[in-house]
Amino acid sequence: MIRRRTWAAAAGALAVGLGVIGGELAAAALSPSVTPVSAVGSAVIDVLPPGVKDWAISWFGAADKAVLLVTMAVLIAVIALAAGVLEYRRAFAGRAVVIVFGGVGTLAVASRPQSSLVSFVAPVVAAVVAILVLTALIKALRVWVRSGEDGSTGSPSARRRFLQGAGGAALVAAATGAAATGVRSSQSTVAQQRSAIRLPAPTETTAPPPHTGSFVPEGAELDVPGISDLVTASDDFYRIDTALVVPVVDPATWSLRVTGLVDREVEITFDDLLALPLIERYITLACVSNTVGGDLTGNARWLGWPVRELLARAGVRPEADMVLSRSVDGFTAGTPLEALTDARDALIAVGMNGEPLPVEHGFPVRLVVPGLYGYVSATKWVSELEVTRFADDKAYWSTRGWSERGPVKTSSRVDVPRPNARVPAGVVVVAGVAWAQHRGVEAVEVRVNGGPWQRATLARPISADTWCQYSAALELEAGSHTVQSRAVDREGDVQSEAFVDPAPDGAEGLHTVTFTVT
Ligand SMILES: Nc1nc2c(c(=O)[nH]1)N[C@H]1C(S)=C(S)[C@@H](COP(=O)(O)O)O[C@H]1N2
Ligand SMILES: [Mo]
Repeated sequence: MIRRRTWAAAAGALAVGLGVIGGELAAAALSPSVTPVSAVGSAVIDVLPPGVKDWAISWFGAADKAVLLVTMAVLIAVIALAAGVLEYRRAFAGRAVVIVFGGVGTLAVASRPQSSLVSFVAPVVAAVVAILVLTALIKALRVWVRSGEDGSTGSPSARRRFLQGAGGAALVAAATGAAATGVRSSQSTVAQQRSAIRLPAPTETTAPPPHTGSFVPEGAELDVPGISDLVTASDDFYRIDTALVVPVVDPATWSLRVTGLVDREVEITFDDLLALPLIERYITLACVSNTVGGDLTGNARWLGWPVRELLARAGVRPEADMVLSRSVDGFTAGTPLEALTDARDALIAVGMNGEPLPVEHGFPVRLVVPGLYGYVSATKWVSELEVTRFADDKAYWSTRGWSERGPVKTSSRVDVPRPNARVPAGVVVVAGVAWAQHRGVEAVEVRVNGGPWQRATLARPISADTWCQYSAALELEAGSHTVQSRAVDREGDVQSEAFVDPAPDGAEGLHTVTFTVT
């Protein structure tokens, strides 16, 4: 007699196992910071009620993540065994389970702030692999079982077919599983190197003194629920780069070279950098692709050495007007020389919000330049500064139709009320953030239903290089309302009203939010 239920369950386990491994490998290659398994794990952590989290931590301590992963592995195994049995009983039943499973993985990936379009390849790969293997194995099993309907052990050739298929799948699973573990450990090496780094204290900072326990300068943050945090947590910070695989850079071998139109080429190592007097500044980054009202902006506390100091060591030739910064991944940005040499604090940054740069944000070293969009300035995993001329060299995005120069445009966003919100009648608080990096925000105005512009209250700006919170309390009647905001910078320029697409040098227009007063 053939133990068909056992073999069907084994087929399910092999199929789902291979699918999971395939998905993790695809993610390791395409979007290492979001894999289906890690995304499901993180999503579970997110949705767990705080009480359960506290309980898990008190019971398992630092092993809580491991416990979560083991629990997930057991659950996945049970579902996989069931999928095999179901598929054997009824064609497609097991595959349906796999599809639902893939859907859960996809949703989890979508819930991750770091996910990008390529992150979705992994759950699809996982589901496709699992479905193909499941279908093939169950088909072979059926042939074998049919050949043994007389109560025998079936036809030897059909038996061999199935067992060879299953054995092959097990071998592939073992081999790729080992490969996947290898990939994981190469990433965790960077994580270890990163956590071993002790950043020096800044010699100069605009952050509040440590004894205050706060990282927000006094008066800079308004007490309005739902408004953007003045200082963006690194985990929530938008991420934009062309790297399909996050560059893995060993700080021990990293160096930054200054080349091109200089008196002498210079090179500094990571240890050199940490031994220099580092300064700390809040700087708001913005992506040129940010649409009106979009979220591709963030404000962080950066620790670094002024770029101008390094350029001074190399001695910039008078004919130069641009610095082409190059990343280990081949990305380049073309920054006007003056933005790197004038009084503004363009930084060779090693720290973000008090920690070494997160790997996705350029570990171990990146550039941060106040006042310019990221694509012309904020090179992550930076390895070379080539001093050159706009007439002679073009950067990554400038060869793809984006403007050569990218000063950030004066802009603002409405955070509250949220679009389509229903708010109680009476005093309605409209609030958000405004930015005009390096010029500074002078004022923010809001208007309702296209009416007159009214001054909003502005929090104390941290500096001209950071965004600034605003709020306005408006008396509104019941019904549908539309609110808009506009920023005025300290050069007197007013945020423009006419809509302009992000390409080629940044979006323009007023963020418009419609909500209902009840
Ligand atoms: N190496 C590298 N650096 C890069 C990019 C990139 O694609 N590759 N993108 C730039 C762009 S377009 C922006 S807006 C900022 C985003 O920085 P963040 O991901 O830390 O927010 O990084 C810049 N630095
Ligand atoms: Mo960007």
